[in-house]
Amino acid sequence: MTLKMLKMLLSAFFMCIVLTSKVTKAQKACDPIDNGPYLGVLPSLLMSVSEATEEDLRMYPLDPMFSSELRLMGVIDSVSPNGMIITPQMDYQLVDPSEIFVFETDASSNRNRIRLVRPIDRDGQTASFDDDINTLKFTLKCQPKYNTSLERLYTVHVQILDKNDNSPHFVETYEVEINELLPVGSTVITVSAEDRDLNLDGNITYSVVQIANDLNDGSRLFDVDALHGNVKVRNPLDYESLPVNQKFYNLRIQVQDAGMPSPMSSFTTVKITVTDGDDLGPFFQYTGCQEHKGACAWPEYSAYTKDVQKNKEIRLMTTKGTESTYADIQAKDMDSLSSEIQFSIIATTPRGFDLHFSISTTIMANGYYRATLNLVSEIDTNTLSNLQILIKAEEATFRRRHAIASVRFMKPEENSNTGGSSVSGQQTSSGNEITSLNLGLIIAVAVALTLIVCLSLVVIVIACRRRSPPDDKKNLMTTSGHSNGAYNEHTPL
Ligand SMILES: [Ca+2]
Ligand SMILES: [Ca+2]
Ligand SMILES: [Ca+2]
Ligand SMILES: [Ca+2]
Repeated sequence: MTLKMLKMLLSAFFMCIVLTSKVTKAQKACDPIDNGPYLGVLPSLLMSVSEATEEDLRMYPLDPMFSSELRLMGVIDSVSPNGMIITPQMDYQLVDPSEIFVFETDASSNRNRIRLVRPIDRDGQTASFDDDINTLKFTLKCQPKYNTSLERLYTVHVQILDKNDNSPHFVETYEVEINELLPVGSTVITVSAEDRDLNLDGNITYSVVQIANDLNDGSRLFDVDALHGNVKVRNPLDYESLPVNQKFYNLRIQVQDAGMPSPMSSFTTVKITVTDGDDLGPFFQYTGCQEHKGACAWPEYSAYTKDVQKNKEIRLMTTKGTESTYADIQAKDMDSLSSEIQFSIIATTPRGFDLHFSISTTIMANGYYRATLNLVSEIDTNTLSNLQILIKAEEATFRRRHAIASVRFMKPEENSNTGGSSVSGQQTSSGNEITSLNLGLIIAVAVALTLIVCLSLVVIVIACRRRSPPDDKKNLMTTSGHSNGAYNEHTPL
């Protein structure tokens, strides 16, 4: 035998030993396929299954997400030489693992697995992590069938994977009252929702959703912080623009998790009641004024000079078109706050006649404030008829918002000459006086003219008669047959 042959025989011998040992080891039941980490005193087997409801397990009992490979050699419950007995120990759980899982060998792949057969809610009953079931841990005893006195112990860690099976939900209902003057950016309220799922399945964000066909939809005016649920003022609020008896906004907020591929969501509607703030001043109000946003745009009053008497309230009028009406100066806070109003004279045109007048303020039953304007120092009629007074209505608040109206004076004929307006209502008698006066004058003038015409006609007739020709006289004599001696004496023949 040569050296070369000897080497070949030795190599074959060692290969045979190695192969034999490997085959023997691989075929040994209860051996781990790969050495798991030692997480304790025992070797560990790490597995994972998804949480499942009863319906899940009924509908999809063999879904791979509800089972996990048990990486042990051998065939479970087989009587073959590789047969083994698997016995989970009830040492870490209150429930028996063998009631939750079945331990079986898949016939087609010949691999061992554990399969979930009882529902598991990983999320617990509350949003707290305390009652979550993230892992099931137990000791697994494995005994080869060929020798049950040999047993291998493993610590099994079955991780329960989360499934997005919970919608986020708001923990309460929300209602808040704010003032319309609350600045943009202010936090109105904070909403909060919970989701019992894990990680992205429980990662929630908030957003505002528009409410179709709702006049009180607040989506344009408010915003919500996506992460923290802080509801903030987005645009300036306006109490006055809300309908009467509906001074509130409905803000619909959605909360949504980040579960894939189908996130889950829910909604809440926050009722935000808006109260009035002092953002508007007083306004003058009278029938027929030109209104702008509920207030008289250019409030203007007038008075006849004849209605102005010392220490007596001046009767004022307002005019619409050609119609004038006696009216009081009245003003009110445009807010619903009913702030107190004070009237004052701020100027006259021409200047310097302020002190000729006094003005006082009284509150009326309807909540308006009324101004009483008096002449306290005489002014001649011509000066008065060119005078204009500016009157201020001012809120008695620290903001001192105000509105201004003017009062001008005119002579009665000025009124009729400049547009033919007339005073109606209470002052109709005065208007009738003017009309009667004019009528009387017209009649008098007409009678006078008639008399003049008549007299003129008489004079003309007389004059014509005196200038009648002689032939006519002869004819008259012949016809009548009378003789006129005097005439004959002077008539040449
Ligand atoms: Ca969820
Ligand atoms: Ca879940
Ligand atoms: Ca207001
Ligand atoms: Ca006000």
